[in-house]
Amino acid sequence: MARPKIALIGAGQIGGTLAHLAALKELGDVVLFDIADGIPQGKALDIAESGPVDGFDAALSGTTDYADIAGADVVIVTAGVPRKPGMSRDDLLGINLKVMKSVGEGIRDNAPNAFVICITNPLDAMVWALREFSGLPHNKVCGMAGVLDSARFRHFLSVEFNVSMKDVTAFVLGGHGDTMVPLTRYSTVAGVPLPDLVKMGWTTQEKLDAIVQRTRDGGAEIVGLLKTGSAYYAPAASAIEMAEAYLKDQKRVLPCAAYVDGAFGLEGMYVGVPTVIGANGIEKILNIELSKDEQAMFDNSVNAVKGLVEACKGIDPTLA
Ligand code: A3D
Repeated sequence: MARPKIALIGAGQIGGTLAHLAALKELGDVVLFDIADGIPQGKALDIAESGPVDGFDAALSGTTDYADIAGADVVIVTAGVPRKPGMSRDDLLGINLKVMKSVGEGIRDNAPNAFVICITNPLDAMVWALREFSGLPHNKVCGMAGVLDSARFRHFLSVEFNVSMKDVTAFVLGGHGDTMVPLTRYSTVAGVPLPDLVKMGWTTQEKLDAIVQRTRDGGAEIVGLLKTGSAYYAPAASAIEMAEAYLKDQKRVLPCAAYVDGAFGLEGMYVGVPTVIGANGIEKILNIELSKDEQAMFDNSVNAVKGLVEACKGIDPTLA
């Protein structure tokens, strides 16, 4: 059987890291696409030359021609611009919406059977727009955010509790932005929910609240440190986990920006929810019950995403 084909649209910081991880994990052959001629070709060749050292079998190539992504099984989209210090994700909307139009059409014309993972910000609005421009089925187009947000939450919790992050699970809902909703009662250390750990004296409510806030601000913290762009190692690792779940039909339960129509009382919109990812893409959405407070936070997040989608429609009337 031929190796799967993974197309990466955008060969910047995240795109290059995605290519490296996909090759190291032998998920398939990798095609890096970018409009900046030379960058995708250079990164592909550089990573391919690490193959003999790391011992992976994967072909890597770079291109500026959409025809080269033909027949891709997975497409991961990072094309666009990242944040600089002082910018919010929403400031990227106008410029990245135009990028989603050309990328969506490129996917529609060349890789209509792919499972598409969008990473470009502002995430929930961009994945919606990408789906509209590409016309692919909703279950085959999703956005990466929840895996990263919950990985950040898990990292902070494992440091606070001084336990292996393998034993920390975390649950984050809502849009990828300042309104995201880390759900403490569904987040655990080896199955013990965080509120119980507060009762057990492992941490205090104040410390837990601070960790929740740090999770919400996780992207801005990295932007503030790097100054020239945004996070890329953890975002790439998170999208690779989703791609692997699809390619290997793992039925992983992962939070991601998925099309929700019915669950959580929502009508046809993209927002971060717990999903099952397998060979059929987004196979299921876990319609969990929320407490009054959680519902209020989720509603706030949903409204923020709706506002961004409306802004997209205002910029590009073909989306209205
Ligand atoms: P960067 O290193 O600038 O790479 C973006 C690449 O996109 C560049 O190489 C550009 O040349 C290329 N590009 C621009 N326009 C086009 C186009 N029309 N077609 C193809 N390629 C194009 O950015 P990055 O890799 O650090 O970040 C990429 C995106 O991911 C940004 O929008 C970030 O805000 C976003 N991001 C999202 C998360 C999430 O958790 C959702 C996390 C981190 C970054």
